[in-house]
Amino acid sequence: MKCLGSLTFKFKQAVNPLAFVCYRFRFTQELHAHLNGSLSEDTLRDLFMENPDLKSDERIKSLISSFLLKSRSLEECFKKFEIAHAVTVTPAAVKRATKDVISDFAADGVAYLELRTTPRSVPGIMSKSEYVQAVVDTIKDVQAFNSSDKFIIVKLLLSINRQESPIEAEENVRKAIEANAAYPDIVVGVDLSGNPKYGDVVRNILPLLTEARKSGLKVVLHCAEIPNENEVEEMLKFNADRLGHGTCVHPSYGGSEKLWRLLLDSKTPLEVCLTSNVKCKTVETYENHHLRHLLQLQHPFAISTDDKGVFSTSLSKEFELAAKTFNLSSLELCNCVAMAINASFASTDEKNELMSKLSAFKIERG
Ligand code: 6MZ
Repeated sequence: MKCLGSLTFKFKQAVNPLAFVCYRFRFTQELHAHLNGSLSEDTLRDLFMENPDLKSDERIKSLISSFLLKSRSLEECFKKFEIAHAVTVTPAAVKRATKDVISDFAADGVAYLELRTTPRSVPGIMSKSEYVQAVVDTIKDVQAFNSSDKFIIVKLLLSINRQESPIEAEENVRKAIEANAAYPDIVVGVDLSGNPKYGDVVRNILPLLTEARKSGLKVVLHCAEIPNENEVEEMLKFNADRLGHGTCVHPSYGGSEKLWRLLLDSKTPLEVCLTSNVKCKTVETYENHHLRHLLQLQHPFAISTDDKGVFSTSLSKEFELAAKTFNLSSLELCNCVAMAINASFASTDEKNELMSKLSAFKIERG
């Protein structure tokens, strides 16, 4: 028997069918999903076909053919985002992309979704404000149609891309603060993401992150996707509200005892993206994923997809993978859902509602 906070984890022999968690009861929680990385092939194809300029663009055509190749490295995964960015260059395309991604998650049984995206401007076509507005408007539209049997809560985090300049970082944080003031129920946080090979940026943006936090936004950092002792230590000491990945923190994965201790003591929940980590080769195998240490040491985590389009996955597949790899029972999967609810940026009322749906399900299942 294991205990994660107040949640009991009883390891059983058989892995129960997973569909109940993900489809029938509609209460999984997706906490780490990049909008443009989550576009399905159908959405990418439709948006590509709708934009006549793209069909003659050789660079995009060659990117699309490389998209069909199997991912071989983190670097190659990052190339794939260029395709999604090339087809989401107007507010209308951003709206369509957002709507499709929310529908995909809803169809997969996600009851609570936190999307994150990097505000993007396209000269002469779309400003960063218009980009953010397009995403927020779509979230508002979708939620207006919520009913008791068709229900999804969607929140938004605005990302800083570590590859971009400090000026862009500042612009994005300002947009997040403004959007949070206008839509406090939707825009709830900021995220630091982008290709981790682009060095030590955290030190420079700490004042911005502190400002975001003071204005009421939650702060999430992509942390330790590759080894970087100094930056990871700075991130852990910042005490973010959640950390993405947290791969190279444990000493066996290129981290250190010191970093691992800092993480465990902080109790900061990790967003765990199994398929993404293995496909990007930042983790060798599912069995050897650092989730096994989190389970063993009862450290909070949320099973997530990262980029379901890029990695051809879904949240239900990630739950299935976790269950099969670590032999988790249905009760343990429910406890994963409860941990994600606790780690989410939902309001207290929303968390209570999600928790009561979870309890109702547990009672029904005995
Ligand atoms: C770090 C990632 C990422 O913002 O245009 N992104 N950053 N690590 C990852 N793991 C593989 N996956 C996605 O979505 C795409 C952007 O999200 C970030 C990258 O900055 C990427 O350009 P948006 O919606």
